[in-house]
Amino acid sequence: MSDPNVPGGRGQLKEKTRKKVDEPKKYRVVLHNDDYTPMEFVVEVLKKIFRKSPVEAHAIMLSVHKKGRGIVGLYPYDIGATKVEQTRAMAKRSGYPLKSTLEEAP
Ligand code: TYC
Repeated sequence: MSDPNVPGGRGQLKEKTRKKVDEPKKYRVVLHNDDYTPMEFVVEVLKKIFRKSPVEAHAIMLSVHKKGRGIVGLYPYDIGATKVEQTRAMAKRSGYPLKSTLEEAP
C-alpha cells in the first residue's frame, strides 16, 4: 500500500480528498497619474478596457488624478497583464504617457 493514488494507502495525496480548490492568486492593476493624459481619455480606457460604468470610470480617474495612483481592479495574472498591455497600446496610439502596472495582491 505505497501507491499514493490508492485510497486509504499510506501515501494517499491530501489533494485527492479536498473538497475545495484554491482560488488562483489575484493581481491588482494599478493606474498611475501623469500631467499629460486628458481626463476624458483615461475615462475611455477605464470603460473600454476595464469594463467600468461611466460613473465608476469617472470616479476612479478623479481619485487617481488626486492621489497619484489607484487600484482599478483585481484579476488573475493573465487577464491583468493583458489589460496593462492594452492600456499601454491604447495610450501609445494616441501619444499619451498613461501607465498601469500589475501588483501581486496580498
Ligand atoms: N492628471 C491628468 C490631467 O490633469 C488626468 C489623469 C488622471 C491622467 C488619471 C492619468 O491615470 C490618470 N489631465
